[in-house]
Amino acid sequence: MTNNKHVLSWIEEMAALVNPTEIVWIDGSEEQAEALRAEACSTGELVKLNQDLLPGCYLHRTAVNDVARVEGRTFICTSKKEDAGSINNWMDPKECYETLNKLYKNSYAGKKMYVIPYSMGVVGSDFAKIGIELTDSIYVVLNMLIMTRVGKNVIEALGDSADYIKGLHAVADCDESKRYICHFPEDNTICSVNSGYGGNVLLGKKCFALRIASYLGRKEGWMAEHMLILGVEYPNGDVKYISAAFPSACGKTNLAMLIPPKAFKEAGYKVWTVGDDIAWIRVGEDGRLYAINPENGFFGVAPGTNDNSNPNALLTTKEGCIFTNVCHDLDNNTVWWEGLDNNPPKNALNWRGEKWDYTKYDKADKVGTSGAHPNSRFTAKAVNCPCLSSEFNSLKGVPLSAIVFGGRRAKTAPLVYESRNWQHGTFVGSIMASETTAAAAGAVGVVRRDPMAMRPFVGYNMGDYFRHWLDMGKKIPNAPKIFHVNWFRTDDEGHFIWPGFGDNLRVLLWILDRCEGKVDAVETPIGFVPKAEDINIEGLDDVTIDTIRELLTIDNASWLEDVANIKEFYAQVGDRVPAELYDELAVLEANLSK
Ligand code: GTP
Ligand code: SPV
Ligand code: MN
Repeated sequence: MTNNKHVLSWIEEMAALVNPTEIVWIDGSEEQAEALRAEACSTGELVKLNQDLLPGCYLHRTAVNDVARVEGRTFICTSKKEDAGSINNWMDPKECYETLNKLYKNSYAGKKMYVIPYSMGVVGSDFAKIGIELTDSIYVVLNMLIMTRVGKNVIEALGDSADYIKGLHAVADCDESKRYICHFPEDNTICSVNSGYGGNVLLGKKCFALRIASYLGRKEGWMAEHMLILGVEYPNGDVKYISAAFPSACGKTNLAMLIPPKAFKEAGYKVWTVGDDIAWIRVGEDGRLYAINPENGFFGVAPGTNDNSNPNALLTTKEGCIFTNVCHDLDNNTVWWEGLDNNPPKNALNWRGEKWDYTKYDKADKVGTSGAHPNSRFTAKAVNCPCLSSEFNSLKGVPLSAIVFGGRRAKTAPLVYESRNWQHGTFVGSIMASETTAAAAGAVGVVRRDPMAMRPFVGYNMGDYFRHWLDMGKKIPNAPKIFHVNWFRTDDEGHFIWPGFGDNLRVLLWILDRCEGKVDAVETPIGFVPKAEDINIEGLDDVTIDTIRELLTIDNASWLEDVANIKEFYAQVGDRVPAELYDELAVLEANLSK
């Protein structure tokens, strides 16, 4: 498919290592994709679902030990350890390549090598970057066809250039003790072995579009962030854009596809989705920040997605979708997950592929008893999304009015607050914390610091990443304002106080009003919070102005506990934490102690 000698010699070298039976170039055609689906069905790698109800849809189950990203086995391999920093796992590149090469050796024996040329961003646009992934998995090929822009035009856009990200993936034995997700930012290379799960193997996503891209962004003066991008359309037709960073499984897809509450919808408000997970952001000629979504599909959390919470996401999955680790309803050959509806299938297989008894479901042991894995996913085409923004394929991106950070905090963080300026906003991002979720292997529900929702995704030293944020601020004459939200505050019984989902628009509208200087705010030790009466609660049954007051309270004592924890975290990040952030921390502590 190409005469590019850099590409050809690299593929030759990798093929000599992994030893496939054949090398197959993925050209992006429907015929080839269909043949691969048929092949995957014949081996059981995919299950073809009911084509009347779910045309073009398939089910896949990963290995039981391979259902989420593995942060403990994810490495940033820079020549100097300090450049990866203390928050990342680090390995010496030479040592790492040696370890990997042993695992890769002959790992494709008896299998084909698929060569996937893909573009993150619209092919040939200024924002776009090219990758080539080599994989032994048809599941990976079919997911990449949905999640990225794949095909001949990518290879044409690359031409003779060596400027692409190399990715080598092998499911190999799927041995979790030998699983490695390694990044070599100095070599533009990603190596993934012994996994077949999404974020570990769809190398365009977290590995390239966040870890490698964040490294490139720092070098080249732009930003790669774990952010959704949405447009709020006002009744008069104006559209204002917001990007928002929430940790994995903390509500990005849901917010990006939000349906306004009834009264707002009737008044003419709409929300348009530009992206649900990743934003690449640059300074535009007018001094504003412009964002694109480098992806071409959604790899969304299935559980909890339903007709009320996110009908747009559900509609997006109705055609050409791959479901991973959901429950298989054998009666009508469809899929199900917890929170889809109240009718769990009686004759079904769980995410492990075992006969499933829904009456045994125990909330306290979701992984053990649920039909769908808590981190089960759908891979859906962006074009299927009913609320896809007309700017989805925009070459220059959308101008950001606001940047929003948010975490999953049962206490402490209020519903919304606004930072005082870019530097303070960077501080607010740097002190984000959230309860861990099933999106990564390990304990769930533990509060950890997750700066800018990027803790698992910064491809270099976290202190340098904070510095990059501060430096960017100086290059943006018309910078967006920076906010923090928390949809997850709970009452004494552990119930969410704020209804969330569509009603989050009420908070977005306050944020945008602030950006336009249309509404006042109250200054607090942590930043500006709304006057309770400025959050529109029209049409909400269970929320009164007192509920809003409660959601906006700032408890100095628990914030001071947070300050202590932030100090520990900054110390852990190490000596590259910018002095400006320590200044902000001192101001916060002083404000809280007054
Ligand atoms: P990744 O794809 O892992 O990056 O996740 P994400 O940030 O896109 O999260 P997603 O929107 O898929 O939501 C994850 C979980 O949070 C789902 O179970 C949702 O039902 C739940 N959730 C999302 N928004 C809200 C909200 O506003 N309130 C509450 N209570 N739950 C929410
Ligand atoms: C996340 O974990 O933030 C995801 C899913 O979006 S994964 O692709 O596995 O990273
Ligand atoms: Mn994500």
